[in-house]
Amino acid sequence: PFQEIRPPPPAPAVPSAPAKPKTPAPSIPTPVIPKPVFTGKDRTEPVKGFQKAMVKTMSSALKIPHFGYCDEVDLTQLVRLRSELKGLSESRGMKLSYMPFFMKLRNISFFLDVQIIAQAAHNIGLAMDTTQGLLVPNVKNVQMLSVFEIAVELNRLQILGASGQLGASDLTGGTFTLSNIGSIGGTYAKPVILPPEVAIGALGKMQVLPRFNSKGDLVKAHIMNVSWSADHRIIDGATMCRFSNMWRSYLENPASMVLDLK
Ligand code: CAO
Repeated sequence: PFQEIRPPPPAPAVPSAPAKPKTPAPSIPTPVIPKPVFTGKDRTEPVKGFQKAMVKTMSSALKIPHFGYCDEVDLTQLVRLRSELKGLSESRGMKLSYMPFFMKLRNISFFLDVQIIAQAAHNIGLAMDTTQGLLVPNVKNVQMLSVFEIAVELNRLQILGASGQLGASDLTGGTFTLSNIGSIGGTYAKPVILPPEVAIGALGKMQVLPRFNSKGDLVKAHIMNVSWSADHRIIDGATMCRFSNMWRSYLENPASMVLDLK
């Protein structure tokens, strides 16, 4: 009942073609690349001027036990407020960036917080990327200035910084420094305290990011990170955290500062 299945017979052998004589591969000329001759020489330059001062202050900063603390600040309302005030400020001939708000609120936060620095004058230093390198001029007596007056001072310092004309009076006497590295880029930093000051804050780049609001809805928020460094011999973590919370809460609800601004 079954048919036997047999494999097909093998195909008849085909006589293989005679092997072709091998043709030599065409010779490709090797390119002659002249060996580069590097004539550059290392240069040794004396460290002087502002750079020398930076070496000195930053070396003495090494002796400070730095305590680092970072947080996120939602600047959405401040962005709105600043865009409302920007035109008004420009009509008075003055550029209004976020820095005057950051500086003023640092000042009122300190006034309301535990007084950790017994200095009467709040001369807020501002790390500035100038033609002469990093300089830290300060705005004197921020406690007596309005946000607009701080903007005026800041513009004056920026013009001097850009033309390499910042003088000793603007560069000395600071009591606290803010470094807006975010105007160039980056989110977090590890700022180094400028002795004899005891704290510094670095501001990261403000970015539009998704966040949940108090109702649980997904919203677009203008987020900036702040990185504080404090001298832990003088300022403990809880004090720094309370100060940062207060500073952040003013920035997140800028209308509230109207009650406390002097
Ligand atoms: N995130 C996003 N945008 C920012 C920003 C931030 N953190 N900071 C500033 N900007 C925006 C400003 O709003 C402004 O935008 P508009 O043109 O729309 O107004 C623009 O960037 C330019 O601002 P600016 O630099 O002219 O002004 P500023 O007051 O914000 O900053 C200064 C002044 C002196 C802090 C800054 O020019 C600078 O030098 N930054 C570098 C600081 C630095 O080097 N730190 C490191 C120290 S440790 O080595």
